[in-house]
Amino acid sequence: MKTIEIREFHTPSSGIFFRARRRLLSERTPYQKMELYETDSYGRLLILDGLVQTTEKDEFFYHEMLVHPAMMSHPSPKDILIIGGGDGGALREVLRYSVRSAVLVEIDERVIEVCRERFPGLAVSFGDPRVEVAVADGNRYIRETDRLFDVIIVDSSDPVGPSAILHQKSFFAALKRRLRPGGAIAAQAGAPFFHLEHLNKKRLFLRALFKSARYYLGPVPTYPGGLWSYVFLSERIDPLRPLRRRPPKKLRYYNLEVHRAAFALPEFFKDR
Ligand code: AG3
Repeated sequence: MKTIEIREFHTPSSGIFFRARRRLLSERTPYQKMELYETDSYGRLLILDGLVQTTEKDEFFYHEMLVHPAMMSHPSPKDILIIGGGDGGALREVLRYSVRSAVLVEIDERVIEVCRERFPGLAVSFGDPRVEVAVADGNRYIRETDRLFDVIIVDSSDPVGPSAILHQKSFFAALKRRLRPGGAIAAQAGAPFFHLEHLNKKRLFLRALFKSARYYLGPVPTYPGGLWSYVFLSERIDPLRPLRRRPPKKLRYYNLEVHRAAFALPEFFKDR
Protein backbone atom coordinates (compact mmCIF):
# COMPACT_ATOMS: atom_id res chain seq x y z
CA MET A 1 0.00 0.00 0.00
CA LYS A 2 1.18 3.50 -0.79
CA THR A 3 1.98 5.61 2.26
CA ILE A 4 2.93 9.25 2.66
CA GLU A 5 5.91 10.20 4.77
CA ILE A 6 5.70 13.46 6.72
CA ARG A 7 8.72 15.00 8.39
CA GLU A 8 9.43 17.91 10.69
CA PHE A 9 13.08 18.84 11.07
CA HIS A 10 14.04 19.85 14.60
CA THR A 11 17.64 20.60 13.62
CA PRO A 12 19.21 20.51 10.13
CA SER A 13 19.94 16.81 10.63
CA SER A 14 17.31 15.41 12.97
CA GLY A 15 13.60 15.45 13.57
CA ILE A 16 10.45 13.38 13.61
CA PHE A 17 8.63 11.47 10.89
CA PHE A 18 5.20 9.91 10.50
CA ARG A 19 3.79 7.53 7.93
CA ALA A 20 0.30 8.40 6.89
CA ARG A 21 -2.24 6.44 4.90
CA ARG A 22 -4.04 9.51 3.72
CA ARG A 23 -3.73 13.22 3.46
CA LEU A 24 -7.05 14.61 4.55
CA LEU A 25 -6.34 18.21 3.70
CA SER A 26 -3.69 20.63 2.55
CA GLU A 27 -4.47 24.28 2.02
CA ARG A 28 -3.11 27.76 2.31
CA THR A 29 -5.20 29.87 4.63
CA PRO A 30 -4.70 33.64 4.70
CA TYR A 31 -2.25 33.07 7.57
CA GLN A 32 -0.45 29.78 7.09
CA LYS A 33 -0.20 26.44 5.39
CA MET A 34 -2.44 23.86 7.05
CA GLU A 35 -2.12 20.10 6.57
CA LEU A 36 -4.02 17.23 8.07
CA TYR A 37 -3.06 13.55 7.85
CA GLU A 38 -4.31 10.20 9.04
CA THR A 39 -1.33 8.44 10.63
CA ASP A 40 -1.19 4.87 11.90
CA SER A 41 0.63 5.56 15.14
CA TYR A 42 -0.77 8.89 16.29
CA GLY A 43 -4.19 9.11 14.66
CA ARG A 44 -4.95 12.43 13.00
CA LEU A 45 -2.09 14.89 12.78
CA LEU A 46 -2.37 18.66 12.33
CA ILE A 47 0.57 20.58 10.85
CA LEU A 48 0.80 24.36 10.46
CA ASP A 49 3.60 25.85 8.39
CA GLY A 50 5.46 22.55 8.60
CA LEU A 51 5.29 22.36 12.41
CA VAL A 52 3.48 19.54 14.21
CA GLN A 53 0.70 21.14 16.28
CA THR A 54 -1.14 18.19 17.65
CA THR A 55 -2.09 14.56 17.16
CA GLU A 56 -5.11 12.69 18.40
CA LYS A 57 -3.05 10.25 20.43
CA ASP A 58 -0.70 12.56 22.31
CA GLU A 59 -2.60 15.88 22.53
CA PHE A 60 -3.59 15.23 26.14
CA PHE A 61 -0.01 15.61 27.39
CA TYR A 62 0.10 19.15 26.08
CA HIS A 63 -3.45 20.39 26.62
CA GLU A 64 -3.71 19.09 30.18
CA MET A 65 -0.37 20.59 31.19
CA LEU A 66 -1.08 23.89 29.49
CA VAL A 67 -4.39 24.35 31.28
CA HIS A 68 -4.63 22.55 34.63
CA PRO A 69 -1.69 24.00 36.58
CA ALA A 70 -3.18 27.50 36.21
CA MET A 71 -6.82 26.47 36.61
CA MET A 72 -6.02 24.45 39.72
CA SER A 73 -3.79 27.11 41.30
CA HIS A 74 -6.50 29.75 41.03
CA PRO A 75 -9.00 29.36 43.91
CA SER A 76 -12.05 30.12 41.77
CA PRO A 77 -11.46 30.73 38.04
CA LYS A 78 -14.62 32.16 36.50
CA ASP A 79 -13.74 34.09 33.35
CA ILE A 80 -11.16 32.52 31.10
CA LEU A 81 -9.37 33.77 27.99
CA ILE A 82 -7.57 31.51 25.52
CA ILE A 83 -5.29 33.09 22.96
CA GLY A 84 -4.80 30.79 19.95
CA GLY A 85 -5.78 27.18 20.45
CA GLY A 86 -8.11 27.06 17.45
CA ASP A 87 -8.16 23.26 17.60
CA GLY A 88 -10.24 23.46 20.80
CA GLY A 89 -8.03 21.23 22.98
CA ALA A 90 -7.27 23.89 25.60
CA LEU A 91 -10.90 24.98 25.58
CA ARG A 92 -12.04 21.43 26.32
CA GLU A 93 -9.76 21.32 29.38
CA VAL A 94 -10.91 24.75 30.65
CA LEU A 95 -14.55 23.70 30.46
CA ARG A 96 -13.98 20.80 32.84
CA TYR A 97 -14.30 23.49 35.56
CA SER A 98 -17.42 25.37 36.47
CA VAL A 99 -16.41 28.57 34.71
CA ARG A 100 -18.75 31.42 33.82
CA SER A 101 -17.25 32.29 30.45
CA ALA A 102 -14.48 31.16 28.15
CA VAL A 103 -13.38 33.42 25.30
CA LEU A 104 -11.22 31.85 22.61
CA VAL A 105 -9.37 34.25 20.31
CA GLU A 106 -7.98 32.55 17.22
CA ILE A 107 -6.56 34.45 14.27
CA ASP A 108 -7.21 31.75 11.67
CA GLU A 109 -10.85 30.84 11.21
CA ARG A 110 -9.94 27.89 8.96
CA VAL A 111 -8.14 26.17 11.83
CA ILE A 112 -11.35 26.27 13.87
CA GLU A 113 -13.51 25.12 10.95
CA VAL A 114 -11.25 22.24 9.99
CA CYS A 115 -10.72 21.05 13.56
CA ARG A 116 -14.45 21.17 14.32
CA GLU A 117 -15.00 18.92 11.36
CA ARG A 118 -12.00 16.61 11.63
CA PHE A 119 -10.91 16.53 15.28
CA PRO A 120 -14.14 15.78 17.13
CA GLY A 121 -12.24 14.74 20.27
CA LEU A 122 -10.48 18.09 20.48
CA ALA A 123 -13.17 20.42 19.29
CA VAL A 124 -15.97 19.05 21.51
CA SER A 125 -16.45 22.30 23.41
CA PHE A 126 -17.11 24.87 20.72
CA GLY A 127 -20.86 24.42 21.09
CA ASP A 128 -20.84 24.97 24.87
CA PRO A 129 -23.01 27.97 25.85
CA ARG A 130 -20.22 29.37 28.05
CA VAL A 131 -17.94 29.72 25.02
CA GLU A 132 -17.44 32.81 22.92
CA VAL A 133 -15.21 32.55 19.87
CA ALA A 134 -13.53 35.64 18.43
CA VAL A 135 -11.74 35.28 15.11
CA ALA A 136 -9.15 37.95 15.69
CA ASP A 137 -5.49 38.72 16.21
CA GLY A 138 -4.85 37.81 19.87
CA ASN A 139 -2.32 40.57 20.35
CA ARG A 140 -4.76 43.13 19.04
CA TYR A 141 -7.70 41.68 20.99
CA ILE A 142 -6.03 42.04 24.37
CA ARG A 143 -5.12 45.66 23.66
CA GLU A 144 -8.67 46.53 22.59
CA THR A 145 -10.86 44.61 25.01
CA ASP A 146 -11.73 46.04 28.39
CA ARG A 147 -12.69 42.67 29.85
CA LEU A 148 -10.78 41.14 32.73
CA PHE A 149 -10.01 37.45 33.19
CA ASP A 150 -9.12 35.14 36.06
CA VAL A 151 -7.04 32.79 33.96
CA ILE A 152 -5.44 33.45 30.58
CA ILE A 153 -4.07 30.55 28.52
CA VAL A 154 -1.69 31.22 25.64
CA ASP A 155 -1.80 28.31 23.20
CA SER A 156 0.56 29.69 20.58
CA SER A 157 2.81 28.03 18.04
CA ASP A 158 6.58 28.54 17.65
CA PRO A 159 7.90 32.13 17.66
CA VAL A 160 7.79 32.43 13.87
CA GLY A 161 5.01 33.60 11.54
CA PRO A 162 1.66 34.65 13.04
CA SER A 163 2.69 33.41 16.49
CA ALA A 164 5.93 35.40 16.83
CA ILE A 165 4.33 38.33 18.64
CA LEU A 166 2.80 35.99 21.23
CA HIS A 167 6.27 35.39 22.63
CA GLN A 168 7.24 39.02 23.14
CA LYS A 169 7.46 41.29 26.14
CA SER A 170 4.88 43.84 24.99
CA PHE A 171 2.32 41.05 24.54
CA PHE A 172 2.83 39.73 28.07
CA ALA A 173 2.69 43.26 29.48
CA ALA A 174 -0.68 43.72 27.75
CA LEU A 175 -1.91 40.36 29.07
CA LYS A 176 -1.06 41.42 32.59
CA ARG A 177 -3.39 44.40 32.26
CA ARG A 178 -6.28 42.07 31.39
CA LEU A 179 -5.82 39.95 34.48
CA ARG A 180 -8.10 40.33 37.48
CA PRO A 181 -6.30 40.73 40.81
CA GLY A 182 -5.29 37.25 41.87
CA GLY A 183 -5.37 35.96 38.29
CA ALA A 184 -2.89 33.69 36.56
CA ILE A 185 -1.51 33.17 33.06
CA ALA A 186 -0.15 29.96 31.54
CA ALA A 187 1.66 30.04 28.20
CA GLN A 188 3.36 27.38 26.15
CA ALA A 189 7.05 28.25 26.05
CA GLY A 190 8.87 25.95 23.63
CA ALA A 191 11.43 23.16 23.68
CA PRO A 192 14.03 23.53 26.42
CA PHE A 193 16.50 21.28 24.63
CA PHE A 194 16.50 23.34 21.43
CA HIS A 195 15.37 26.82 22.48
CA LEU A 196 17.24 27.40 25.71
CA GLU A 197 18.61 30.79 24.66
CA HIS A 198 15.18 32.00 23.70
CA LEU A 199 13.63 30.68 26.92
CA ASN A 200 16.26 32.41 28.94
CA LYS A 201 15.68 35.80 27.32
CA LYS A 202 12.00 35.39 27.93
CA ARG A 203 12.56 34.47 31.55
CA LEU A 204 14.35 37.75 32.12
CA PHE A 205 11.52 39.94 30.89
CA LEU A 206 8.82 37.80 32.49
CA ARG A 207 10.57 38.02 35.85
CA ALA A 208 10.60 41.78 35.53
CA LEU A 209 6.88 41.84 34.70
CA PHE A 210 5.42 39.35 37.19
CA LYS A 211 6.04 38.56 40.86
CA SER A 212 5.70 34.89 40.17
CA ALA A 213 7.15 33.76 36.81
CA ARG A 214 7.88 30.07 36.81
CA TYR A 215 8.67 27.63 34.09
CA TYR A 216 7.35 24.11 34.32
CA LEU A 217 7.85 21.05 32.16
CA GLY A 218 6.05 18.09 30.71
CA PRO A 219 6.62 15.57 27.96
CA VAL A 220 4.95 15.79 24.55
CA PRO A 221 5.99 12.80 22.42
CA THR A 222 5.63 14.52 19.03
CA TYR A 223 7.16 17.92 19.88
CA PRO A 224 10.84 18.82 19.37
CA GLY A 225 12.99 17.14 21.98
CA GLY A 226 10.02 15.36 23.51
CA LEU A 227 10.20 17.66 26.54
CA TRP A 228 8.06 20.80 26.50
CA SER A 229 8.02 23.93 28.64
CA TYR A 230 5.27 26.19 29.87
CA VAL A 231 5.36 29.34 31.94
CA PHE A 232 3.11 30.23 34.88
CA LEU A 233 2.67 33.94 35.60
CA SER A 234 0.89 35.67 38.43
CA GLU A 235 1.11 38.59 40.81
CA ARG A 236 -0.41 36.79 43.75
CA ILE A 237 -0.52 33.07 43.19
CA ASP A 238 2.32 30.73 44.01
CA PRO A 239 1.62 27.57 42.00
CA LEU A 240 3.58 25.53 44.53
CA ARG A 241 1.42 26.21 47.51
CA PRO A 242 -0.54 23.08 48.44
CA LEU A 243 -3.66 22.59 46.34
CA ARG A 244 -6.82 21.79 48.19
CA ARG A 245 -9.20 21.10 45.36
CA ARG A 246 -9.36 17.84 43.49
CA PRO A 247 -8.57 17.93 39.76
CA PRO A 248 -11.36 17.23 37.30
CA LYS A 249 -12.10 13.56 36.74
CA LYS A 250 -10.92 11.43 33.84
CA LEU A 251 -7.70 13.28 33.06
CA ARG A 252 -4.96 11.23 31.48
CA TYR A 253 -1.80 13.10 32.45
CA TYR A 254 -2.30 15.78 35.09
CA ASN A 255 -2.72 15.02 38.77
CA LEU A 256 -1.57 16.74 41.97
CA GLU A 257 1.76 14.90 42.12
CA VAL A 258 2.45 15.74 38.48
CA HIS A 259 1.59 19.39 39.23
CA ARG A 260 4.27 19.60 41.91
CA ALA A 261 6.85 17.65 39.97
CA ALA A 262 6.40 19.73 36.81
CA PHE A 263 7.86 22.80 38.53
CA ALA A 264 11.08 20.98 39.41
CA LEU A 265 13.66 22.07 36.83
CA PRO A 266 16.56 19.92 35.61
CA GLU A 267 20.13 21.21 35.95
CA PHE A 268 20.70 22.14 32.29
CA PHE A 269 17.60 24.28 32.41
CA LYS A 270 18.06 25.81 35.84
CA ASP A 271 21.64 26.85 35.18
CA ARG A 272 20.77 29.38 32.53
N1 AG3 B 1 0.85 24.75 20.18
C1 AG3 B 1 2.25 24.49 20.36
C2 AG3 B 1 2.86 23.85 19.16
C3 AG3 B 1 4.34 23.92 19.11
C4 AG3 B 1 4.87 22.86 18.24
N2 AG3 B 1 6.17 23.17 17.73
C5 AG3 B 1 6.80 22.40 16.82
N3 AG3 B 1 6.27 21.30 16.44
N4 AG3 B 1 7.93 22.80 16.36
C6 AG3 B 1 0.05 23.63 19.82
C7 AG3 B 1 -1.35 23.93 19.56
C8 AG3 B 1 -2.19 22.83 20.05
N5 AG3 B 1 -3.39 23.31 20.62
